[in-house]
Amino acid sequence: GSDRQNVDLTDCDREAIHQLGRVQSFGCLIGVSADWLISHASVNLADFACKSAEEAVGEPLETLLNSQSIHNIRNRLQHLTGRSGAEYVRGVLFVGSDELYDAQIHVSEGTIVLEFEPAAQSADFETDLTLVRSAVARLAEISDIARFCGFAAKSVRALTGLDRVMVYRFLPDGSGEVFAEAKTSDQESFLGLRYPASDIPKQARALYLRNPIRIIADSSHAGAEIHPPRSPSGDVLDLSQSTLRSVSPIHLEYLSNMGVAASMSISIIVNGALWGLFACHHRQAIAMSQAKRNAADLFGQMFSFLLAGKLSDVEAQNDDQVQEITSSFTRSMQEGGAPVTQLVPLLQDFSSLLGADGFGVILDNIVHLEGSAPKEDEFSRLVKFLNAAAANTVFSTYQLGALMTDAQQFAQRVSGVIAVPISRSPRDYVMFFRREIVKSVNWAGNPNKPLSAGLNGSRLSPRKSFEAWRSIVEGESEHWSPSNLRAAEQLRRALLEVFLRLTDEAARERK
Ligand code: BLA
Repeated sequence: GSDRQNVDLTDCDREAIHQLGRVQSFGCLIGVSADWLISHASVNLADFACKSAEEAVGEPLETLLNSQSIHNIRNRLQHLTGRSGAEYVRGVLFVGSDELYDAQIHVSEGTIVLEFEPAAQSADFETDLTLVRSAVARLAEISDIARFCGFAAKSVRALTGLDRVMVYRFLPDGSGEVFAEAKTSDQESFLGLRYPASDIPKQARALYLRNPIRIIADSSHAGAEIHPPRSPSGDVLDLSQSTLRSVSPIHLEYLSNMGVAASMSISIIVNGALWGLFACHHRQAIAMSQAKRNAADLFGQMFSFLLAGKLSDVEAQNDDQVQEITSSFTRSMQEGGAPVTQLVPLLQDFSSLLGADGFGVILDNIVHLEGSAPKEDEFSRLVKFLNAAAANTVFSTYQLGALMTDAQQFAQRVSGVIAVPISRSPRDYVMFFRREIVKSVNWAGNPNKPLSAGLNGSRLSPRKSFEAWRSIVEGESEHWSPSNLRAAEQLRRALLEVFLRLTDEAARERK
């Protein structure tokens, strides 16, 4: 229709994915007004109840739902007053049918939204809970973050039975990385690959922060329309909190192109921000039951708490290491010797702490370069370039080539630099370098693997997406993290102190 948005691949962030006006067909949805009249119904209602959507809309709720079910729903609704979120009612009956459904209830801008899906088998509960419990206990004992995430991916696979489970981690520039993976052996691995921010657009991430579980039951199905598409006042029902919310045609195409029929994602939330997702795939269509989703949700929350703890442990360890490195340098300087010779082992340690690929130092006209660093003449051009920056701050960039044009001709294409000024005049520096990121991430899979291509050609696939990411980040290094920059600032202060003292002592000796 004329109000369908035409979203193309360049403005993914603008698609109103919460107002697509459809639901996924594994369940049905009705909207109810505050006086319990049915205001909306998905057109697949007749697959569940003995009424069509057109017949149901405008009627009181008791013409559709059994009175005990309405009573239970009203009760749960009390728990929702004044807060966002959803409540669950198990074993709901439609009038004239003895099929049991599970209902989920939330309120969307004054409309009570009821979503129904086939009832879960209660036998699953106990096994799921046992599995979550033992997985969490084992996770708590793993300190290495990569192994921790790997085991979590395995656990989610065991819990859900899905073909592939990835821990997809967001990076500071919004791109994402497959950080851990558990999969069937016959599938290509995506481990270590990177994708542009647009693959999971902003508004989708905002929804994943609100609703920690997202399931897509069948990527070949656009879903059932909601009747009427607009309320008498012209509003389209806001499905932000809906479980059945249908899926953007673009994302459905993405999933089909990679042979994925169903997906589930579980949000990983650290300190109130979306750190990543368990992104799960299945090659057959499957509607994960509400009970299973709850178990996955619980696991996701426990995992997130444990992860937050581990991440802050790592930060604390880094801070300790910075302290240790700088104070051992201070000690070695007190024992005397040539400053550059004393600095080199310190910089080696520091460089690996920062995840740098190389480093350089210029001190009293002596230059030392190691690892992926510019050549000596390039380094002096860089020093000159940096002399135009403020003297008493750490300088950093992840795209040197964009700031300093002749850096593009450097023999080693360093794109990331942290420069720490260590004296006032003449300006001496220590610097840490990172190479261009596209040099270090490669697609190891079969390059000739055929792709099926939908409406948008082959762009919507992990491979093309990976290539898109590579072209976006050309000339860039991995971003320096806030903790990297904090460490560099600590180093600056420590070195400044040492060198100021040396200058003082030298001045005193001259007297
Ligand atoms: C959602 N995109 C998603 C989700 C993932 C990805 C994991 C969450 C929903 C889900 O679990 O399926 C991306 N999936 C990936 C990536 C890999 C993967 C990177 O398996 C790599 C192996 N997607 C695009 C482009 C657009 C887009 C170009 O690639 C926009 C024009 C849109 N992705 C898009 C939208 C959603 C999405 C709209 C939200 C789906 C929803 O929850 O409604």
